[in-house]
Amino acid sequence: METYQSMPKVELHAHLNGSARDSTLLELARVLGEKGFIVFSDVEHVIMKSDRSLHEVFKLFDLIHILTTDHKIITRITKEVVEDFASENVVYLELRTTPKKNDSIGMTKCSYMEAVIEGLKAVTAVDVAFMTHDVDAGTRVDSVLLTDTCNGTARKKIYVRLLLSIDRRETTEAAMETVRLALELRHVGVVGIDLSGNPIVGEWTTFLPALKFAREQGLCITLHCGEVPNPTEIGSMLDFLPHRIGHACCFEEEEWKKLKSFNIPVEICLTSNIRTNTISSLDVHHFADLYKANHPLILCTDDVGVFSTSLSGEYKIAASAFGLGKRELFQLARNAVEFVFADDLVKSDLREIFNSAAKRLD
Ligand code: 6MZ
Repeated sequence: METYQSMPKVELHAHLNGSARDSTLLELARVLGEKGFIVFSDVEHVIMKSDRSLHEVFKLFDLIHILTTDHKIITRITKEVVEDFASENVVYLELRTTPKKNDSIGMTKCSYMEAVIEGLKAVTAVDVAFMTHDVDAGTRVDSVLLTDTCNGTARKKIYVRLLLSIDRRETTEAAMETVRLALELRHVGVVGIDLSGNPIVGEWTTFLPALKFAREQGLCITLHCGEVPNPTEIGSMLDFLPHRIGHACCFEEEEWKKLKSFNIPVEICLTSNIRTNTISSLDVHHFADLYKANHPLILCTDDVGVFSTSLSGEYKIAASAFGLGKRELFQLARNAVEFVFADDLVKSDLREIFNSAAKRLD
């Protein structure tokens, strides 16, 4: 595990609320339990359960949202999630979240995102580079370990970029509102739009106008695609030519052909796919075929909290399930740099980080 922990890594598919620490969720549940809003023991059992169907996972998200939908809590979770990824040497994190509206506590999609951005600013354990103009201004790092000139200690740095998620339960207008918000927040690191949520809910045509508009305006798009069998939707999603897709679990022959011919990078979340029973076992996981075909792939976590995993853990699983060595996994992590939604300055910085780490590989 240490090998994969110390290796620089790129995380491109992580949902904010799904990445919250269990310990934080339990603490929040205890407080709500004490106030009489929930029955703590019922909730504790749901949070700590390890195997869940895809359907149960979405029920869990509804519970997590009851615990976390508050500005201060969103700020805290964002801070913790970034610190957790940085602590396992993730050097670039694309964090996605669904902006939420909750009139009863005065939360708008915009104030929700402000709380997320506050969380990025609140991180003290590492240097967080998320303001796009920092990069434009030419703030450069040559290594992920920066020397803190004040006390001579090395400080870690992590690039963070944000994707705003459209939940499949949302209307076209709500999806448009999210895209407009993303456009307003580009200067604070919002680089794209994700379509996610329960895959059996909603229609592709509902989200298409917002996704088209986002792309016309220069935002990058990633779609949860093929978490359940739905050939019509999968075909339409691939024809849309998103910049990346997530999962690609329930594809048929025709869809694999299309994916490969369009060369669309796939965010692979091994533990999530197995835990939700979307893929029956790693022996039949599509990672192996796509890897052999040299298809662009990125190992990701999906929801480190919900699935009790880590990015290093996902690398370790890939190593043992698919017989890959340290160098092959390093190369996989390095290739991910080419699929980030950040600009070329960030990419070239990340390439340098991997170049210098490559020299330390034995
Ligand atoms: C589809 C998922 C997901 O946005 O509140 N989400 N959508 N498939 C998955 N794989 C199992 N995992 C997470 O984070 C939680 C939300 O992300 C989406 C769901 O909409 C979930 O409610 P945020 O930060």
